[in-house]
Amino acid sequence: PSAVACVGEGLVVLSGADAESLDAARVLRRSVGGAECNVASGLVAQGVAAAWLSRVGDDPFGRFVVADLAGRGVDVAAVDVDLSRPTGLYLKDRDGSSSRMHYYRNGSAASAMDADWLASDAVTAALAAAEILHVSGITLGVVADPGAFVDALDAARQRHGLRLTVDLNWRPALWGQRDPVELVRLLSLADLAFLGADEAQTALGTGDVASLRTRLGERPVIVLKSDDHVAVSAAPDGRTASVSALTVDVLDPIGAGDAFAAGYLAGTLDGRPAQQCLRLGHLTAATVLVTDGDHAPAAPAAVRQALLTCPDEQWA
Ligand code: KDG
Repeated sequence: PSAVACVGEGLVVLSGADAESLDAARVLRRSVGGAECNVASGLVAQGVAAAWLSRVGDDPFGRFVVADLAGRGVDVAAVDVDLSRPTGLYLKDRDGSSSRMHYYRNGSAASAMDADWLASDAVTAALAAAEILHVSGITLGVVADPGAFVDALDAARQRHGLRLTVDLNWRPALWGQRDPVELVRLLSLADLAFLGADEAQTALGTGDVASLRTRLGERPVIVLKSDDHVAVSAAPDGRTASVSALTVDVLDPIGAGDAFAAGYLAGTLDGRPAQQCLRLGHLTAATVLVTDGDHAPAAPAAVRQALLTCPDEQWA
């Protein structure tokens, strides 16, 4: 059984074969992205059993995404195949140490995830076995009826006694001018909410812990990653912990937020204190920041152990 069930769209990523820009590239390389896929991969890399719950098209890209995740050890038993809608993809345009994403996902198989799909036998079995239900704002930006999907996620969480964890993952290209009311609701229903200060400011109009607490209410532990690379964990009872990011040479930032969530979740499943969960979040994020892909293998166990237990002054 998988401890974490991640619900969201998997995407084929096409990028310049030599990490060059798309204008310059003659040959494209394919890999796998999708925020919830990245979280599931990051968890499995750390030895935590994780399932990816989704829908793909009956096409070579869908088969590629499923086989790639299964090959990394992610449980894909609850991935449904849609006979008429395609698998989504995105183009990654590299520019130095930053990247732009171009989506080709309208009407994708995953966009048809709905309450009925969430109640299907395979999804129900995966949720029944899990401890945590993880989802990001991207999923709500993709599905046809985000309000009904939030209701269905909340009902599933209650039925199976799950902890709900939500990453804001604000993607303006998916929301356009829409007010993300459903996303605010989902975050307020969460037991644990991950947000970047910048994206929270854009999406919710506030990027600090105190006003997020007012906005999201008393339920979630708020994990806020600030512009100066410090992550703060703020529990509803007022307890806080704060840890700065590791200093690394960034090759490609895409996927680092998902890796952070995977690290933090691995820590909470281990029953670790917030400060160690934050360290695991930063460490896991660092492994993705220094690679070209949207996910990466875990740091060696010895490095992980040393960084988890070192005194504060030796961290970072
Ligand atoms: O967080 C990384 C994701 O943004 C990337 O893998 C693609 O899921 C994706 C998205 O919708 O942006």
